[in-house]
Amino acid sequence: MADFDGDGRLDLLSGSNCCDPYGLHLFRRRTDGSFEPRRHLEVDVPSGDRESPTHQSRPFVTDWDSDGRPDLLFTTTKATCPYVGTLWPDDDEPMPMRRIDLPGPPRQMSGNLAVADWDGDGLADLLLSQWHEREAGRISWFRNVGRPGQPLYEEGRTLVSGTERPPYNSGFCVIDWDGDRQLDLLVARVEYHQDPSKPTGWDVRGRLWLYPHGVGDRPDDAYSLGERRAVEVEGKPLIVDDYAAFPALGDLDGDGRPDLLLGDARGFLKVYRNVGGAGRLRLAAPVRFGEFCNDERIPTG
Ligand SMILES: [Ca+2]
Ligand SMILES: [Ca+2]
Ligand SMILES: [Ca+2]
Ligand SMILES: [Ca+2]
Repeated sequence: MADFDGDGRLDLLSGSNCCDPYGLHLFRRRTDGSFEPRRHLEVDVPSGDRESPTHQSRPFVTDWDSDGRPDLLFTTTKATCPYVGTLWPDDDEPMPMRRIDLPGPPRQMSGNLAVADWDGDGLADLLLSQWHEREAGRISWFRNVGRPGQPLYEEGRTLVSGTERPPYNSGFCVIDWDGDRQLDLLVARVEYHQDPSKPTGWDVRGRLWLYPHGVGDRPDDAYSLGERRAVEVEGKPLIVDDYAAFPALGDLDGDGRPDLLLGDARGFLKVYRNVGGAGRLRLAAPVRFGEFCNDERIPTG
């Protein structure tokens, strides 16, 4: 969720499913809080970077160049770097994107990306989920050591390890979940359990874990994480059938408290309203994004 057009209202921008790697889906927020029907947008990455369309897009909106206007960060599930675009064309032309070169060996993305000031030094850092050799879904922190509007990144440092086998980290987002003024990680995982009663022989479930930011004054505490704990809904661990993808937070119902959005494998979003007190998230049973929008589904190709 982000104020895509700078009108002061939080819009919803979604990545694509297979096989539309350079497409995005925008739901603009109306003045009454509901969402306009889905609009398809495209980006234009440098021609040498174009890949066959067998993967998915992963966007993130942030003011990259610190000029007060929202910019687009973008990657795909096949790319080895993020891209940035700072100027949306007025018409329906694709948005031109340029590479963000990162130090260290190139690694393929396996999840999504986020921009957040992880160490609280005033410069927005980059967090990525990548392949590391055979390990999928490693979440790393790339510290920004540049200047405002001119980010420069150090090599990534591991926050959450990936896995060679299931369960896999499927997506993450950054938020101060527990209200202690340190950013925390919310990580979606997909678990596979053998179950002969299922058509595929497997019971697939998504879960959501909170990795709280470590607390302390040592330099290493900037990227230490406390013990993970299950995110709960109405007092029970959040477990979804099938796939839990790409958690995101934003105030959907306009009550000033961030709500949780969670995607699924069929292109639908679930909304878990936050009914907790100030600085304390408490999630209610999910409703479909369709309650806020008449055209809720992201095509699955
Ligand atoms: Ca900007
Ligand atoms: Ca920082
Ligand atoms: Ca926190
Ligand atoms: Ca809310």
